[in-house]
Amino acid sequence: MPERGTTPTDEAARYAADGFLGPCPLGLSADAVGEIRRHVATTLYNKPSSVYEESRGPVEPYSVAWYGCNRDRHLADAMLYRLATLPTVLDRVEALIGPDLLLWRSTLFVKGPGEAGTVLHQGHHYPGRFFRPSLSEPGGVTVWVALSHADVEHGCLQFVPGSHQRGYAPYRRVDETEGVFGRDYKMDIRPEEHDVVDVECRPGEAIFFPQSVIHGSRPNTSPDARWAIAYRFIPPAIRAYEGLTVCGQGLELSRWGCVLVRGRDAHGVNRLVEPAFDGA
Ligand SMILES: O=C(O)CCC(=O)C(=O)O
Repeated sequence: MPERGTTPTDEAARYAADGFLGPCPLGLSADAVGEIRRHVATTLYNKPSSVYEESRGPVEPYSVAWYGCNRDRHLADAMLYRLATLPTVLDRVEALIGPDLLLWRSTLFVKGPGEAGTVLHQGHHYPGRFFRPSLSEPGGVTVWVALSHADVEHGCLQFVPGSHQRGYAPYRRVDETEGVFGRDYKMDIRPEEHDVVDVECRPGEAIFFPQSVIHGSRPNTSPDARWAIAYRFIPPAIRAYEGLTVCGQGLELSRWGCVLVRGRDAHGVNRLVEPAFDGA
């Protein structure tokens, strides 16, 4: 379902020019979004997961346990899997990267009241603790879904429109408290403030973007938490975690896999799994 007054072709052209598309309503009622948010808050966020053993450790932000609790819960949770595979999500992803789609990652991104924003960055290539990027090449789409208000006060996402067309900026090592998502890397350029745009979302709206666009988020200056989940899709020719048994953030990958959510996989270069819903 394209935005009102637009066609899928308009949307694809805007995505190609700007490097993001949104906010896009996903057709969810306020009650439905509220139910997902409550479910995430009470049973998933920062809680041990059946997907990663490491989720059972002490949960400091960006620790291995934090990633273990908040990564790839769609593999075991029916509600989060249903959200990822809504036609309003997959139709757009298909219009952007083609008919064959693998869901290879999801992350719960929650910012508590007063929490700092996410530093501007480009995804995919930051090497992580094992100095290997997670994907063999760019070409995927992230679908970031707001589960609560994500406006300027509540830490909305920010983008540098068109920055994906200039390729990857150089990056450098920094202390991990300054780096992106607790990693010790940061982009080595600082975009001008006037080049950065805020993209505000209401609960249940989504933003679609390639990992190559420069993006980040504002600090949450509100008294409420900002709840969101990012789903990452790739076409089957791109390899996820090639040759790795442990991901760049230290998670052991034996229960991880890509889910074929639409079309077919004619490449066979990724490990495919079916979600196994156990609520954990
Ligand atoms: O939710 C955020 O604040 C940052 C999200 C992000 O950087 C991403 O999804 O790639």
